[in-house]
Amino acid sequence: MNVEVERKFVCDPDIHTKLKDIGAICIGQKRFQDQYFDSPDFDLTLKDFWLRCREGCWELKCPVPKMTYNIQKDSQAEGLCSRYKEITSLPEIKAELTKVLAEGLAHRIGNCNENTESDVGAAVCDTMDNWLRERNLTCFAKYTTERCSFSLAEEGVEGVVHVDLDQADFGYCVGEIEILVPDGGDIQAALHRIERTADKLGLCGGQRVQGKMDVYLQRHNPDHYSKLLAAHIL
Ligand code: V4E
Repeated sequence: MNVEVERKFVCDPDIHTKLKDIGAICIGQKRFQDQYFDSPDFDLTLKDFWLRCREGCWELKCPVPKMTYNIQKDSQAEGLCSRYKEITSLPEIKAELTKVLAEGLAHRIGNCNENTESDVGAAVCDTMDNWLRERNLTCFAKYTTERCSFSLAEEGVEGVVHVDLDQADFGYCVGEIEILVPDGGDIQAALHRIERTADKLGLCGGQRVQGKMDVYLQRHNPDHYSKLLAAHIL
C-alpha cells in the first residue's frame, strides 16, 4: 500500500518550459472521469476519507496522521503537502469503509451494542453498486480531467517525482508534485524532495492551493464545502 505525498501549485503559462528546463520528461496525456461517493451526512469526507471510482477503478484515500512519521513541524513542505494512504483493492476498501461507517454509527447512537461494525459489513452484495446503495453512499461529485504527466529523476536519488498538470472540465487548472512512498518508506525525505522540486520550478509563496474538489464543491455543493472547511478537511 502506498502513501501519496503531494503538493498542489498554481500553473503559470510558462510551466511547460520550466518543467523541460529542470529535466522533467513528459510521459503522456490522458483524460479520465472521477466520481466521488459519500453518505448524505458526509460520514466519509468529514473524516477525510475519499472514495473514488475513476474509469471503473476504485480507490480509497485515507488520512495519514502527521505524527505517525515524525515530520518536522517547521518544514514549509509539511504545511503545503497532503498525504494519504491509497487503497485500491476492493475487499480492503470495503473493510476500511465498514470500519469508518461503523465508527460514525456508534458515535451517533452512543454506546448501543446493536448495529455494530459486523452488522454493517455483513450484507452480501453482488456488485459495488449494491454495496454502496445498502450503505446509502451516493455520488456527490463527478468531473472529467485532462492530465499531462511528467516524470523527474534526480541524480543519486532513488525513484522519481511525478508532476501532473490537470485541467478539469469545469474550468479549473492545477498542478501537483507527487511522490508515491511505499508503506513504511521515508515520508520526510519525500517532503524534502517535493520542496526541492517546487524550488526548482520557482514556485513561491506559502499559500495552500485549492484542489479540483475544493472548487467543484464551492460551485456545486456549498453546504458540503462549508462543512469540510469548518472541519479543517479542506
Ligand atoms: C484527498 C482529497 C480528495 C481526493 C482527490 O484528491 P486529489 O489528489 O486532489 O485528486 P487527483 O485527481 O489529483 O487524484 P490523483 O490522480 O492524484 O489520485 S479531494 C480533497 N481531498 C483532500 C485534500 C486536502 N485536504 N488537501 C489537499 C492539498 N488536497 C486534497
